[in-house]
Amino acid sequence: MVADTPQNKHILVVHGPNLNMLGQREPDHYGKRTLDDINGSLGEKAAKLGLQVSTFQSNHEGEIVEAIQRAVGRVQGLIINPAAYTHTSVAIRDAVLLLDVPTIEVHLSNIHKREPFRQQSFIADIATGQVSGLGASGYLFALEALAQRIA
Ligand code: CA2
Repeated sequence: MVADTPQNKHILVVHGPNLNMLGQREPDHYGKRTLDDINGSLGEKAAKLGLQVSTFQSNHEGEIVEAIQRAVGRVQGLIINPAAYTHTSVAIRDAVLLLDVPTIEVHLSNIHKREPFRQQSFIADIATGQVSGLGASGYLFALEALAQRIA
């Protein structure tokens, strides 16, 4: 029998549009860390938790949908910051539904303290949980939460 250890567990992390520009502009909202930096921290944390992590960023809605589709049956958890698509994309919502794994929605800024249009999320009501406003640490908290949930 194969033991169901965390080493068998794979987490996909998806970053939406413009997050490739992190660290270059708008530090008051999104902090000073680059996306490579955040992905590096996720890799280190995953190794400590005994998880595998893959990261993906795209500025294109369809590419994000396809990345989530490719993960079907291959990952046991999803961390997603859909960025602006949070507030607009039924397509990404539907892809997350079909992936059907524990999902944490992450936002660097607190979307609930910002403009009304940012307070609407197409992911929140289908996610396991949401981390919003804790900066880059939010991704690490999300990874810990998934590790506990899928252990
Ligand atoms: O707070 C978040 O993480 C957001 O998902 C970020 C999105 C925004 O549309 C959401 O409402 C909240 C925007 C990401 C833009 O990223 C930038 C990075 C560097 C410079 C400028 C924008």
